[in-house]
Amino acid sequence: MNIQWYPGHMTKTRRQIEADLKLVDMVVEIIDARIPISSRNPDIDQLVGDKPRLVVLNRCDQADPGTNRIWSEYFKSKGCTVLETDAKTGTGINRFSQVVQTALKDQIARWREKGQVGRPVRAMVVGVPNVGKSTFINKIARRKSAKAGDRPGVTRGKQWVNVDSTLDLLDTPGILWPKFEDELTGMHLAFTGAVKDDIMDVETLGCHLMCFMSDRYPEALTTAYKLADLPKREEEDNDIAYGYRLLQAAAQKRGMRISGGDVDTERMARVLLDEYRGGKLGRFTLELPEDQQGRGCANA
Ligand SMILES: Nc1nc2c(ncn2[C@@H]2O[C@H](COP(=O)(O)OP(=O)(O)OP(=O)(O)O)[C@@H](O)[C@H]2O)c(=O)[nH]1
Ligand SMILES: [Mg+2]
Repeated sequence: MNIQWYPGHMTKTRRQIEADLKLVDMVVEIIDARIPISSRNPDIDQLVGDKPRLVVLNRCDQADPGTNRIWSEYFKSKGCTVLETDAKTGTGINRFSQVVQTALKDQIARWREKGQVGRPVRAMVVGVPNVGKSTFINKIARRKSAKAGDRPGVTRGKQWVNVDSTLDLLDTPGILWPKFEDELTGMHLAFTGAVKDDIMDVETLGCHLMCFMSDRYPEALTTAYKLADLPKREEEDNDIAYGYRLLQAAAQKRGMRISGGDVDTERMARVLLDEYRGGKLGRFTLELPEDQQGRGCANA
């Protein structure tokens, strides 16, 4: 699979982030609770260095609730400060201010000693495209200051948002990294909508998502596509071949046909991806902490 996913403007953004880091007291790294491994940019560690960092597990409403807890505990065990949020409705957002004040309490005490009373905390919000950075900032600021939208690449330049006298947030465009270490990372970022669909064959994506769902959440498939049983996986089936069988079965049930009578697996793949992203199939997490083994992108 050849994924061209590093547009030129991201090089510029990366440089901008590097320069702006000097202006901020902490970094808020927003990750997608459905893919906490793939949505962590391995470059961020190097960029952020020793700056205090808060990991926000956003889109918790779309992820498996039990797994959200497992990931929170995991990040805490690594010494990270973690916040679980649903930026769309605002769940978890009201804890942000307190979490920031606690994470920076030594720094704030030092400012006070130096007479810098009332200096606002400046935090930079970073993450992969479409993870919910701008929506998160708007919820915290309680107004729509930053432009947000249901596709990757909405935020084009940096933007400061003044929340109140204690806090300023810096919105940044989503960034990816020039090279991904494994195919799964690219696929998972495409399933969740962090990279645009047109960079990958949609039917291949659909086959992989079907196959994954049949393995970890089979009842969701039998329910959504009214399948009494999932088709049997033959010994010679690789993931794509079996996923294709599942796409065919679902398309058959939904009555999706192309002229000539064959089932329309491409349309089914699009529908599956839309339904997954829209949460219509349920709440699923694609990655667990133990899945990090052998993944080059693990950097918790
Ligand atoms: N269900 C759900 N949707 C969310 C959540 N956070 C953001 N969204 C939606 O996801 C879409 C993307 O949100 P943005 O805030 O534009 O994402 P972004 O990270 O700023 O994206 P870029 O600027 O393109 O990098 C919007 O349609 C939001 O309403 C969440 O926690 N749950
Ligand atoms: Mg944005």
